[in-house]
Amino acid sequence: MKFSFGTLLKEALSGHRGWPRQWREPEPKPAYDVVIVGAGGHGLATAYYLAKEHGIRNVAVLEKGWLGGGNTGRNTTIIRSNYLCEESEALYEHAMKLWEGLAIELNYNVMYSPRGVMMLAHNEHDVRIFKRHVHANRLAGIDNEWLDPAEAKGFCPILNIDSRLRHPVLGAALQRRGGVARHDAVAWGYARGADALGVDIIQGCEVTGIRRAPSGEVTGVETSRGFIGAGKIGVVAAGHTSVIMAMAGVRMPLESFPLQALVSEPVKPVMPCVVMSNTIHAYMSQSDKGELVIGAGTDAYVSYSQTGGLHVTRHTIEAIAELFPVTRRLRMLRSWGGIVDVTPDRSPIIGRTPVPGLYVNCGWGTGGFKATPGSGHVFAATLARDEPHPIAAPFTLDRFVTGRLIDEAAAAAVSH
Ligand code: FAD
Ligand code: PYC
Repeated sequence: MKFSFGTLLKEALSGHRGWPRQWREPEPKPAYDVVIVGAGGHGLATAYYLAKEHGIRNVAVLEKGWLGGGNTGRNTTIIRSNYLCEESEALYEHAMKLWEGLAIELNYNVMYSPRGVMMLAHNEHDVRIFKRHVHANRLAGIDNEWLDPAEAKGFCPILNIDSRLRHPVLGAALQRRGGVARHDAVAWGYARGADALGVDIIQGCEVTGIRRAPSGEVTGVETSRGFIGAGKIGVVAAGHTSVIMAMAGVRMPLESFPLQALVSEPVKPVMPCVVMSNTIHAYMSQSDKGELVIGAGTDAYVSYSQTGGLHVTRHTIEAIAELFPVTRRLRMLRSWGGIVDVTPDRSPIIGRTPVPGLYVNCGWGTGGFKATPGSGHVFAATLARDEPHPIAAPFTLDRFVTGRLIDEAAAAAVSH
């Protein structure tokens, strides 16, 4: 301990009468009650529900790039709740119910279109798995039905059900309430709603560190624009969660992979629904602009590059051309990639962490867009009450210690 004239003066001014002790600045009051890291749909929805449902409005959402420029603006917008386990059924169905009223809730047209999601079975294994999902969903009161190949073609007339195909269609599971929405509108709608309730959304602000008090709890974040004090921090930064959590000394059970998609030139309406082939890693829908929106699988190796291997999209296009022969002469307009973070059981992680005041929402892998409203809703409740929302309770980080995993490898839809 060093005593200087300054130290003694500070002690005197602070009213301390005894032997001088080390001067300690009191912790400043945090600038924000809650700081959310990541302005994707999940982060923005969290901020919106914190303000709207819990009256916590002193909130900042920090985004290293631009609002919705991560996976929220890069995904193929498939929405469905046909997951296998009860925990996931509850979570994704919660989101589905919120989707149904979201445009009215936000007074913003998110273009939610429940046009039906059909998942193709190409082999006996697929048939058994999908039938199991159909039964599990119906027991939980969630719509899902089994179609034979002719019924599948009836639902999507451009589907090729020729039995001589490399990957013949043996049947399909159809969730009629499933569909698509406009991804960037979801980000903008939540951003506008949160902003109107007093939330600050700060773009071009990269979080580079997490500051903790000597007693361990978080005090704020270091950013490319300086330190920002926070009472609580919610990390919602898909693909980059491990990097940010490491700043607080927390190691996450996550791997990050590039996932790709592409769109064709626009054409007149030909595709009335969403069709997915999990086995071939190809799926397709048609946007309101007329482009065919096509999704591929993940790369086989981990990477933070927002692009992916050409061989992955080539494989997907071959499969699409076979399943939907009308696409064979179409030109592709553009392709892109996003970074998804994947857990060992393909289910998300939502909740507290070992660091007091630090919360995390991640691990949605290739399928988090559909969860956006539900994820934000339950995460906001968890942050506000400091205990898991009942629907989020099974998805805590400690399941990787207890072994209570929620295995959704088959329902996750895209290869990992
Ligand atoms: P993001 O939208 O990625 O938001 C996280 C934000 O955090 C980003 O904007 C990022 O810039 C920011 N960030 C990262 N690090 C920092 C930092 N250090 N400081 C500040 N900000 C930071 N899901 C479906 O349900 N259906 C689909 O059809 C579907 N298709 C997909 C297709 C593709 C090609 C991809 C890539 C994903 C797809 N997904 C799909 C998955 C879905 O997009 C994601 O799970 C979901 O969008 C995640 O939302 P988010 O808000 O958590 O993440
Ligand atoms: O989860 O439905 C999904 C999905 C489709 C494409 C990528 N993810």
